[in-house]
Amino acid sequence: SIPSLALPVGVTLDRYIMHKQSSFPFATGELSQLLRDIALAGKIIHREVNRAGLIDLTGGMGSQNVQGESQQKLDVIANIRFKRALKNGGEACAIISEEEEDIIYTGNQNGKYIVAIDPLDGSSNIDVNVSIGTIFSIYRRVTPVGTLPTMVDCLQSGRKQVAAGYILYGSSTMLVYSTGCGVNGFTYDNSLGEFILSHPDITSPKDGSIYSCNDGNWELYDESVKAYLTDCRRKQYTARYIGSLVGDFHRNLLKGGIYLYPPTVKSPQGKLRLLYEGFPLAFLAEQAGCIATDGTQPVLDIDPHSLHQRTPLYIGAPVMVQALSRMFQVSRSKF
Ligand code: P6P
Repeated sequence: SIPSLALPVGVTLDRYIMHKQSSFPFATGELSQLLRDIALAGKIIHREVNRAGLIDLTGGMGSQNVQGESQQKLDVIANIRFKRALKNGGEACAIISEEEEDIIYTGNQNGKYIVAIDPLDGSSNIDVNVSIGTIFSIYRRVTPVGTLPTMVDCLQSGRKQVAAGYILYGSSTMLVYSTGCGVNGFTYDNSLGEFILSHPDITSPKDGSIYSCNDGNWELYDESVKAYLTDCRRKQYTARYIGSLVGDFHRNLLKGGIYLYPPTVKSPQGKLRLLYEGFPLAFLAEQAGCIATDGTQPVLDIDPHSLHQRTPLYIGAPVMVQALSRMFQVSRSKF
């Protein structure tokens, strides 16, 4: 069998999951199956994203999602595909989706897991062929198996996540996830229809010189954010902002950098959603040696009170996030 410590680059996701499961003597395979179900939906969305322009899947539906954002055709398709994969897989008893207001009950009341998901984040970029992504977070239910899941199952602490990850539909399609024992990246091989281990044990640089934020919001930022960004410019750091969170996060994870989405007048609580953007990416960040804060506390320590609540997000290399946090402390000490 494969050596217990390191799995070679090139191993399939399936084989990796089975190997990891064998390291947990009491594992019963449900989380493994859930990860497979998510990967399956990711393969289907990969196909839809890559042919969007060919079969007119681009553009808007003329409808809005719960966020009041115009739904793109692929948003709706991705939401349907992930719901179907999770319902058919049987392991998830409830789903929280960016695309739907309320808890989605899968009917699998014996399912042990809750999945919070942004089926297709950054979808306004689809029509211009810019990378987009799926972000997911997995919790174990806290109510008894066999009963209808409740809001208590869905509003758990970010530190109760049992797994989290994203699928990046970019120049290649990658699945990057963690079950709490480090972060691993799998690249999709279209010819095999398999995700292949390509980035084992991702450890992000402690410092970096890439900063990602929407400079167009400059006038809306508070003084401490402006002071930090001015310092980045003085140091001649590189500004990289795709406008697609998964793409920006992935680049910074591998190369070292910081992503900022501060509160603005338009979005006083920040734009990004806690349950299916902040929490999963903060989980991954900490697993890879990074930091994620809302400006006052670690994102994972934020108390969730509603399914679609928003949060400011500052996430990336510890040296960079700590430098920003010091700016916040200086600003607060003046009052
Ligand atoms: P803005 C996409 O809508 C998204 O949720 C993230 O993927 C992205 O980082 C951010 O919003 C972009 O927001 O306001 O800069 O266009």
